[in-house]
Amino acid sequence: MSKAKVGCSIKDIITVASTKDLLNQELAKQVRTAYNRIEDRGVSACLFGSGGTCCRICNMGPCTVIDGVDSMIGVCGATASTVVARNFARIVAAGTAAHADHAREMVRGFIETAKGKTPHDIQDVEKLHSMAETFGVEIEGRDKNDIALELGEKALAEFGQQEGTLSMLKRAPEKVQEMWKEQEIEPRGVDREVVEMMHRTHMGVDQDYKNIMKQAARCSLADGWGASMLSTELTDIMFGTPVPRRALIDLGVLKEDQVNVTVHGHEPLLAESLCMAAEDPEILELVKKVGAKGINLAGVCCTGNEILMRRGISVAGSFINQEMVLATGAVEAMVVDVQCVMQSVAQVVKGKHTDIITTNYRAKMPDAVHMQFEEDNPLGSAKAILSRAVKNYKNRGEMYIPKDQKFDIVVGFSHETINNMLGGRFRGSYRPLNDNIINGRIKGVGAMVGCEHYKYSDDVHFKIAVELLKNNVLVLATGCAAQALGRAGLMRPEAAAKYCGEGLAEVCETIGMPPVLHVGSCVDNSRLLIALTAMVKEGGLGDKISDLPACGTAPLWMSEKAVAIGQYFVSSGAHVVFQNLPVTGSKEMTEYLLEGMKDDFGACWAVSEDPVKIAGKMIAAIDEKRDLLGINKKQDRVLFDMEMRRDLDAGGTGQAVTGMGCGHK
Ligand code: NFS
Repeated sequence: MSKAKVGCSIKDIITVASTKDLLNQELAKQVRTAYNRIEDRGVSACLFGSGGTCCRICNMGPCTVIDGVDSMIGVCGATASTVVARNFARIVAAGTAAHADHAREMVRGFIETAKGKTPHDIQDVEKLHSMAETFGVEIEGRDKNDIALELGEKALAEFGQQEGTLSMLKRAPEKVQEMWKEQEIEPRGVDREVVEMMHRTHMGVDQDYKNIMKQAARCSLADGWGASMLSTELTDIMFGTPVPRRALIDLGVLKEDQVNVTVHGHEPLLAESLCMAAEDPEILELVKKVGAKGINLAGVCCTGNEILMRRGISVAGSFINQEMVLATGAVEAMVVDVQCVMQSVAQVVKGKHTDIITTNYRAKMPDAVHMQFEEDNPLGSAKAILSRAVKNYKNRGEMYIPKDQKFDIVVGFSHETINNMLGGRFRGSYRPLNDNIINGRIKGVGAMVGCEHYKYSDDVHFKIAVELLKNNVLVLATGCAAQALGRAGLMRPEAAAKYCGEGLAEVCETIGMPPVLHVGSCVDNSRLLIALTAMVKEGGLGDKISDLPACGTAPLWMSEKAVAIGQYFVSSGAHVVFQNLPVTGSKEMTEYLLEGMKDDFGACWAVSEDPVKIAGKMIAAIDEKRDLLGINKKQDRVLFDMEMRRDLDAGGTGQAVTGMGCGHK
């Protein structure tokens, strides 16, 4: 695998055609990007930092600790395992905090919506009722806004809850809930777990790496099953649960003759309001006035995923493309909120007509324009932002859009979509998926999630996915990983015939689904937890998440959020492979993460830098589960005759998947 070395050439790591094309243009050569900074780096990464053994928790240090060397422990006596565990746990706490603060904003927006104070509405009433049940909110004879208000207030209270457990935990399979109880890691309140994690990793508090990791597990569960899942569900209720739609991805979605506004960050409240404002007659009038043919909203990063999933709005780029999007010179404004926004974006647009507009009081940056997104006037804020962007259009200078670079994708695979698509419109069910796993057409499920960065070549996701598909592993993807796979052409139904093993290709072709399913943003990794739970509940594949032939990876993880995600998957029983983890400085911590956690949670982490090996580890983990379930036997393929087909068809559309043309006995 190409890995960026100190002073390496960017040619080693760029495979995305639009990036290559753009960087070859004079216009882009004037701009300094992350690729230049990677090339120019004069020093190699600090080994203590990479291995997790640099302790900066108190002012007696910084202490650089070497495992097993008595003279190289912390001044306070902290050993390598304590230092590494504390650093790792703080990463989990930071990631959880990011998801939790995002979720809190969504709950607050949900409450405002229930009060009728936003332009949004309660759209998915079925999901509202299901969430109301989870939170013990009465639904009989009540207006949807009434229910939503009580639900929102109860949900908000769980952020600051001090005792008890989070309501959303009840959504997990029973055996998983029992395991959490046994391990004493049920989160009590979302914020409490982050605060306790920070306290326990303060100097001189928790100095037992396993005990620290126990709290890291509890904290991460507050993220996955608490904050993230809550955010996803309430967002769906407000903006609609995603259904399959076609869309486009890559720099070519920018338009020469339109006002291009890119939305970057994570909060769908802002993005949804911008979508509504873009259709406002006042804005459209302004667009006409400046001589543009329209207003073109395009997404970047996970905000991109949110509006892509729910509205089919094109994505201009993922995390690694954010500077490229601006280097085109074709963007009037990049509207950002929180998370994954590189500070360099404000530098890339220096001397250009483009505005970087920050919108959240938590996230400002020098050289950007700040226009606060007012929660009590979302449409007004969005219109003000768009007016500014539209006025920039006439100042547009030199530009270059790699026009041929836009790829078709099919997106919108929420848990409900998967349920209905596989089980049939009238009786959604995971039965056909479970059956196809049991009969061996599908070997298992591989989740590809998380970020991208500039240390490795940018085709890592593609290489892993291709291996998985070849081995009949259905791929579910979220975050920037999903965007990378979409850009690589794997989110089109036609990709099934090209990349999948026979069994998976057959299933995909019958349903007409792509072999890689876009499940949503990073917060929507909670949809994967829901899907795994549905597979357990459907029966036939064990009674815990750790029994399922499923495995996840975040091969190009960059953000702390990705580590929190990995930790909540492992703590829920799902095996996870990362390209590296900052724990190598402690033998005990490394062994605990890569093996020991299995005893506690039924799953553990794994690491590999090579994409083919990552896929290999995932497949091995899936095969191990298949062996344990006793379903790894080679089965004879049997052709279905017409009568058998008729019998199956009589059972409803759902059976079409398991009963296609031929089957296994
Ligand atoms: Ni996830 Fe989304 Fe992308 Fe990574 Fe950042 S945008 S929340 S953290 S980089 S996938």
